Amino acid sequence: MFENISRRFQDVIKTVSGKATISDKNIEEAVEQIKLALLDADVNLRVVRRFVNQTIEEAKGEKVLRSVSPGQQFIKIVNDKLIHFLGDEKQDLQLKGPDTLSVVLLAGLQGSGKTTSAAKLANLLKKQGRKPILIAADLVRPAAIDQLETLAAAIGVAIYTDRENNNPVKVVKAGLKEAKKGLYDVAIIDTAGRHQVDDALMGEIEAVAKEAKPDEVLFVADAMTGQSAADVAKAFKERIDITGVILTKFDSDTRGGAALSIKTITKAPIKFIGVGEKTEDFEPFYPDRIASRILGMGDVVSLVEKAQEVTDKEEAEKLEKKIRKATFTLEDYLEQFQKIKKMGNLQSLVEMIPGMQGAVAPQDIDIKALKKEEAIILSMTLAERNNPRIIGPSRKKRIAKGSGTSVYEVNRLLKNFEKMRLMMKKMVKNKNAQQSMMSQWMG
Ligand SMILES: Nc1nc2c(ncn2[C@@H]2O[C@H](COP(=O)(O)OP(=O)(O)OP(=O)(O)O)[C@@H](O)[C@H]2O)c(=O)[nH]1
Ligand SMILES: [Mg+2]
Repeated sequence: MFENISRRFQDVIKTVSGKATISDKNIEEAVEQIKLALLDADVNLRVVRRFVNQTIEEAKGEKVLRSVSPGQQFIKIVNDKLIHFLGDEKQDLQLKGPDTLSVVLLAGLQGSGKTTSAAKLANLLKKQGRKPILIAADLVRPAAIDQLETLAAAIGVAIYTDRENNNPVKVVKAGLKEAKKGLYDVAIIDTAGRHQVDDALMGEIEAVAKEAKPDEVLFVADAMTGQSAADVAKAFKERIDITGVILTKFDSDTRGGAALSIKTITKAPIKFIGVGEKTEDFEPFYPDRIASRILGMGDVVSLVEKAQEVTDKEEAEKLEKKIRKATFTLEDYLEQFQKIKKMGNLQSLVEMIPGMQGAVAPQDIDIKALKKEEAIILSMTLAERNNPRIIGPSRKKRIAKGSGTSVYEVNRLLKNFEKMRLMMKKMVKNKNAQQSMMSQWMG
């Protein structure tokens, strides 16, 4: 898949990556080539423009890393842009807990792959331990119910049908009642498709959605229709709030226009891709993996990531110097909070401080307590953060009030911080004291 765009991107990247230096003119030439490749891939013009402008802006503004070439750095920027336009992070289905019935509604044009995807999704959820039931609400095409029934039998998933009824809203209502009674935890509704987004189709989908109150409305789009898949998705979204996209026939898409346009045009993330005709040919959509398939530059990307880590290390060394000289202030302390929040745990922070590698951070850090400390520091002026000694009793009262804490807590923070600062200074000098410091700092 994506053969064309991949080849074109790799050609551009090859010319850039060999260069020892890279001028603004080089960047512009490379970006021009990327623009042509994107247009050729049938990416929406607005998306192409944004891609190009953001890439130029970032390439010119990037701080230069010493250990990699500018060309390599450029590749990383293009890689990150691709990931961004494909939707950043993988997006999971937002379903309720397994003891409640969640509802997934599939909608899309005729032949886009709704019925196949309904079965594929049911199959995937079943493998994940869910108890899905399919509801056949395409009452327009006579063979639609048979098709879904055959698929349901093949994957061993329950199905609700009512061949006597020609009102999809009533069928869905009865199907959901049945689903609750049978203690199923996800109902997947297959609906009728139309040639185009017309009032009849939208009216039906709206009425079904009103009845079903779905947790997820997935728009099923045929990747082979390129950027028009994004346009149709957008037209849908204007009438009904779609929560995600299933991009089908991904296996046959050599261009990539739909995948690269949909998120920007609709704001709805691609959640799954169909990669073949069989029920197993169905995968969550990982933007980073697709980007690396397009660029084929995984090695360079991780090389640049390492170089960026080194820059972080240099910052850590600056921090160490401050600690050693005991000029580490509450302002620096605050900055560390933000890092802890960003990294999600303290261990990675500890690892970053030179001389601290191998030290073990206490596992049960009290995030609530950290947040309180953060609020207290945020209520101080910059001058106070840099020199807490100037904080008199009336300011302490104000700070406590401003942070929703008490003077006692403010005092405790200041005392602990002073103790910590002295210990950190000693610690950097005496590695053996590390462990005890860490536990007191966090204790
Ligand atoms: N190669 C490939 N074929 C697919 C994929 N998904 C669906 N198809 C094929 O596309 C055709 C249409 O699929 P359906 O699931 O019937 O589409 P639909 O949206 O339900 O169609 P209508 O009910 O007529 O609106 C079938 O031949 C499927 O086998 C896919 O991911 N890859
Ligand atoms: Mg169908």
